[in-house]
Parts: sequence; C-alpha cells; structure tokens
Amino acid sequence: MEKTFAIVKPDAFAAGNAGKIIARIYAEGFKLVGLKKLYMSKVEAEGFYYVHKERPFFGELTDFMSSGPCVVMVLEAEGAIKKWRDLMGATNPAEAAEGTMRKEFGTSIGENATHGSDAPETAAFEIPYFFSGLELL
Ligand code: 3AN
Repeated sequence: MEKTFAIVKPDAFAAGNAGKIIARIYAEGFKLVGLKKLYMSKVEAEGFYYVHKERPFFGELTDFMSSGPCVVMVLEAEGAIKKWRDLMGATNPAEAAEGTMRKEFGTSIGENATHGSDAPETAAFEIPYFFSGLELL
C-alpha cells in the first residue's frame, strides 16, 4: 500500500466543497489515514512549496495557500500517488478532464481546489511536514 499527501485548498474549503471532495476520496477506494483542518501561515506555505521558490508564481501561490483554512490529508491505496493525481486532474482546471476534482471544483490555475504529491520523494517530504507518526495510526 502506498501513501500520498493531499490538500483541499483554501478556495475549495471556503466554497464548502471539502465534504464532496472527501466523499469522492472514499468512493474511489482510498483509506483516509490522516486528516485535519488548518490555517497555514505564509512561512508554513513557503516551506511547503520551497521547490517552487524560483517560479514566478511563488508569491501568489503562497499568498493563496495562506489566505484561509484548508484540509490536509494522508490517503492510502495501491498506487495512491498516481491514483490521486488522476482523480485531481490537470493543474489548470480548464484543461482537466470531466469528473476530476479540479474540473469540478477548481476555478483557475492558481485556485485549483486540490493538491497531491507528484512522486514518492515528494510524499516522503510532504506527509511528515504536516503529520506526526502518532496522527497516522
Ligand atoms: P501540480 O499541483 O499539478 O503538481 P505544479 O507543481 O506545477 O502543479 O504547481 C504547484 C502549484 O502552483 C499548483 N497546484 C498551482 O496551484 C500553482 N501554480 C502552478 N502554475 C501556476 C501559475 N502559472 N500561476 C499561478 N499558480 C500556479
């Protein structure tokens, strides 16, 4: 079984879509092994997205991620990383396939409703950034 890290981003949380996204996660067969609501600070968002620090949208991205509460989660399934990336859809909601989370709940490339780890090494950084071992029992 593989674990991945997921976020219901501030746009989707504010729009009241966290429940629908979590229901879909269960419906697709993931086990939800970690879940909490939090309100990231700018510094916490910058630490989380440090790999993007040279990208032109880094300021916009970290402002957005610290603009309101979100839900952080750890999902478990066979091939969880790809399975959740497929369910999220393309980064730009306008290009995301029908039935994906970003198509359904995203509004722009920045405000795209969900996050998911893109590789095992990313999940290995992102999961312990937000969850202790005890929170994943
Ligand atoms: P993904 O989340 O699909 O792996 P990345 O890693 O390319 O996408 O980008 C990380 C996050 O940065 C995206 N989820 C998105 O919210 C934001 N982002 C990407 N490109 C842009 C952009 N051109 N303008 C604003 N935000 C962006």
